[in-house]
Amino acid sequence: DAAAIAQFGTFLEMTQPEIFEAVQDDALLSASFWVNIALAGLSILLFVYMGRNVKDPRAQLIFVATLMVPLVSISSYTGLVSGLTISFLEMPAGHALAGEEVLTMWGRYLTWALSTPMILLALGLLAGSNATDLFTILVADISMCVTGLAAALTVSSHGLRWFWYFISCMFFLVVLYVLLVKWPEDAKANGTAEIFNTLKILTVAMWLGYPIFWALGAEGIAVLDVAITSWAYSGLDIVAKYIFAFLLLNWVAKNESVIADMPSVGVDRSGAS
Ligand code: RET
Repeated sequence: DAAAIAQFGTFLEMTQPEIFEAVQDDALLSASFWVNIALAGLSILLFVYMGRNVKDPRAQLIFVATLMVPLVSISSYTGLVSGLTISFLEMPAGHALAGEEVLTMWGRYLTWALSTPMILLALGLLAGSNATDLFTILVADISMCVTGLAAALTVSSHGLRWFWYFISCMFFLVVLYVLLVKWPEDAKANGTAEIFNTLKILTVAMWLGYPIFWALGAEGIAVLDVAITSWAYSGLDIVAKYIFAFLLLNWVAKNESVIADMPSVGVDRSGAS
């Protein structure tokens, strides 16, 4: 009924066309989206071409998982640029921008829950992970993204925003543990140590930037404005996704036989008593 619609309208504060207009008016902000839409599109075409002759099923799976990264990315940035996945949220007391309506790009955190597991799946297959470590890292990673989303969307309490952030960081530690401690051993045993270590360093270095920019940006202590924070994420994305994916797929296409000789993903009981 009309009353309910009116109430819903006030709840949403700004309509999608108004948010779209606000984004278009900020040239720096909208460029941070369009650049990634263009790069994701080019990456999709390039990766399909690079994978055209790959025959081994495990190498194909690495290709499909990696191809999902720019596919999710183009969808994510289309959501942002259209205003669909952006909201203006009033920050709670205690926040640096308390009482102000802050542009929140919550679509980013949501779509990370879809793109980052694909990056990790590809890395785990490259290292020769067992099923336990693979499941652990994927669950921790998705939990990290969803609790990061919760941190950004919580407007009832400043303390609880940071509590969500802390929970997300704990999940991130699990991701880092598997990446830095478990998988390097597997990669060494399976003959993929060199490329794995390059990609591991690139991934860890880029991924550390995300929580740092979250904390410095409008969502956190607000020393960086929204457009700068958006460019920081967009820049990290370019290296963590497209450059990462190119290096990985280029290696896999040239070394398919190494991948074909790796053990299949399973539960390793050799260390059990
Ligand atoms: C948040 C905030 C809460 C604390 C932590 C975070 C980590 C985010 C990361 C994101 C990586 C994203 C990538 C996207 C590419 O598609 C959610 C910012 C720890 C590590 C690589």
